[in-house]
Amino acid sequence: MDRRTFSRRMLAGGAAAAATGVTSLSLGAAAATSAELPPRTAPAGGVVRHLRMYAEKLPDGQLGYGFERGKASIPGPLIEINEGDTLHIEFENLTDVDASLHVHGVDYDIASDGTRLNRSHVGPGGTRTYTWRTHAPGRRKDGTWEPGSAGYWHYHDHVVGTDHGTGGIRRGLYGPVVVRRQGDILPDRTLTIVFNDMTINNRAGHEGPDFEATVGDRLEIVVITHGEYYHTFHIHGHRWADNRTGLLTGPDDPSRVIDNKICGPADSFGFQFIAGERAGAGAWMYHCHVQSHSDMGMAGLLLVRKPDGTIPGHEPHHASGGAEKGGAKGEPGGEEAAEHRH
Ligand SMILES: [Cu+2]
Repeated sequence: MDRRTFSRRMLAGGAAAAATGVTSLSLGAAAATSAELPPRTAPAGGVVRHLRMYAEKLPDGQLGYGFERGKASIPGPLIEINEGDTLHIEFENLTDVDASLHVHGVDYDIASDGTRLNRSHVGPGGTRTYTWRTHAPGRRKDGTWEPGSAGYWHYHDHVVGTDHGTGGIRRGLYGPVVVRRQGDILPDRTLTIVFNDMTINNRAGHEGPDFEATVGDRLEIVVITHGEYYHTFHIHGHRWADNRTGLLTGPDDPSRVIDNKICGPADSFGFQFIAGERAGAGAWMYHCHVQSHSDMGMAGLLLVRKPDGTIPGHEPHHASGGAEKGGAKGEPGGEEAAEHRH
């Protein structure tokens, strides 16, 4: 955030908080709703960053990625890159089987493929540096247009169980990657929802995950699919543009506006929206809209609160039980795991 944006935000936020008297209830920087403030935008890329990444066994036998030892989650942590950035990821395999880190969408050479085929996997206790690069769009020498790296992508294991990582993905080794273009609007928070076989984020059916927001929050949802089935992602009360960001760029943007999108194995997409816009507060359901899948529990809630913290019509202890007690049974990857605050 540059200085001008910073002071505009602070001034606007402070004034709104004073006017409505909600200072004590403000969550983070969201004293005024984000929809009322000039959005923050992604900076130019070109930065070289170093990350540590671990794969490890979780207490219940599932597997997860994490940025720190002992902090693995399902899904793995959000990796956010600006077009032009280079990322060197020192990956340590703390599991007792071969594992890897394989990414979709960004630029990498064969040594960073993360497959057994070219020996770019990592044995138990071993370490390997994977390098991901990204680029802005531009014209090729032949005059054609080359797309940039910006988009909603994902990473996963490609080695555990079979040479395609079928066992690793099934047990939780996957996570989101967001590549932004200079000037892209930044959300307040990013939520990750992975339809993996008949689970969401490897949780049992009818156990969420649920997410919380306040009316006016600028949210981003990354949807990833893994496993054997196709799914359709639907969220109640909200809609988005079916393009790279989910946002319309102006009155003539031809993108179709949708509230339901099909996704097959290894597909990913994402979008931004304003929580409660034209819909208000409430326990808004999201789910796979393949009917037998939703009946089997592929559903969760976006709990959109009023500024005073209440959710009209919501009975907190409804049957899904996921919201207020994430991780209650020691299961990894509660809402926290799937949520990234900006
Ligand atoms: Cu489904």
